[in-house]
Amino acid sequence: KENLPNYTLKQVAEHREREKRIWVTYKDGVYDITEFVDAHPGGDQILLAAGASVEPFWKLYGQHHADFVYEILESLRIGNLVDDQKPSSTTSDFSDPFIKEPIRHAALIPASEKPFNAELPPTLLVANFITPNELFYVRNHLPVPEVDPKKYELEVDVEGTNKSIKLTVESLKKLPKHTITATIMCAGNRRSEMTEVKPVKGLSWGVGALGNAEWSGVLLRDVLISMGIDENSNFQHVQFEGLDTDPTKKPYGASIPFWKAIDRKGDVLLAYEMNNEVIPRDHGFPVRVIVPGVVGARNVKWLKRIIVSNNESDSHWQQNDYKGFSPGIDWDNVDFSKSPAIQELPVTSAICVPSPNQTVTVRDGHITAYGYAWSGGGKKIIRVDVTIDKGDTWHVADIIQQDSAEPPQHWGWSLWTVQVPVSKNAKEVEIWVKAVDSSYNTQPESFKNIWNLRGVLSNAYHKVPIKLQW
Ligand code: MTE
Ligand code: MO
Repeated sequence: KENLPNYTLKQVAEHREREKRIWVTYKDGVYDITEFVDAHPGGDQILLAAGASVEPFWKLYGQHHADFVYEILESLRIGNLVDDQKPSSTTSDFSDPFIKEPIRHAALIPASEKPFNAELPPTLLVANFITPNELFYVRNHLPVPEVDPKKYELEVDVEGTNKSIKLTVESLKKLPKHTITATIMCAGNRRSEMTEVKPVKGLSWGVGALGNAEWSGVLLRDVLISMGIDENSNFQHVQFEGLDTDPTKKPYGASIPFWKAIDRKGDVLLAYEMNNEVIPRDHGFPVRVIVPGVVGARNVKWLKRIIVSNNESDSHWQQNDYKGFSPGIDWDNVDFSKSPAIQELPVTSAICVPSPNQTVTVRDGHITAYGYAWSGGGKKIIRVDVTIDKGDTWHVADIIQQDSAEPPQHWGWSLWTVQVPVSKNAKEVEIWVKAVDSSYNTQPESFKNIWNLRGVLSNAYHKVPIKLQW
């Protein structure tokens, strides 16, 4: 080990195909697994880690934590991993605001590079109830800010009063710690399906613009109460500003209703940990607000300032984006002031396995499908219905969810599995899914009637055509 060469993550990332050799990292080791790929018991799934770390996969698939696995890996070691998170001066272009971006895991599928936006392949999405940090979808509107945690201060202001405090990471950690399991989902999740009806403006997300994590931090309610604010205070909104700024120095911003922030059951968190680790840079290091049950856009990362106010945030993302409209409204007649900003998201679900147009082997006359379902506002998924004959017969899926969490505080997603009988000699079928939440809300059947110009709230039945092999 001592005599092996050093490599940076950037160098490792260049080795993603057999022709260039396939390298992976684990802790401080670099490994050439090219010859091992064919022998891997999990098949070529291992290629999803090519050019990157195997660690998040080992969180998904626990059987890797065994001595013989470590031994096989160590026998393939070719070098040591060195930290290359600092940009090297020889190759840097300092006019590029994205030069200090974190290095991302190779399994994330980018929807755009600058700013960085990426989702997870659906198969990996449902491999575990908790999404590993390295594989959590990323939605950035601006460059990722570089924050020195020692100098970091979060300002909390109450408009119209002289109440104002500054919180450091250390002072936050001294307040009571609260942990919740919550799914964060982008308003544009599943937009690519709505686009098929008629083009919309926005990143072309598949079904993967969401993730489920355990978040820890301090309840915003506790901080507000310590400042003398409570349920009876007469405020309408709480605004958040990020440390990320646009070229005119305006920060990313959003707001939520005051009641959600102060509510005993609101669970709005100033989070400093994600899955028991320090929040990664892409997800808001060192502090982000988690507003469970509410659209991703209000879960402001790299939190700089909180303002208790009578007004909504005036940011572009609160006023002129992330709103729903009638299918009859288009860019020539839209008036953004006419729709409220999206807060709670509607119920949705998706099929993650099998993938569209995959050839599936029929076993004992059945096929198996896997996916997720989730609803906003702390509603619990109470049922997931699946059909493969366009609704003539429906099958109820088995659900895995956080049983102890009851509405209106059921913040996490539900993973589901179903085995569906296939009629003899069928060559292809289309799998459909819809979920039902604890208010008996369910999904619309078609995208046509919920089409909107920004492609948000895209929650119609998910339909996946597959081929059958007997
Ligand atoms: N916060 C800041 N400061 N800047 C951003 O660009 N994007 C928002 C939200 N918070 C954003 C932000 C959007 S639209 C979403 S969907 C979520 O963060 C994504 O969170 P994630 O990247 O941790 O998955
Ligand atoms: Mo988003």
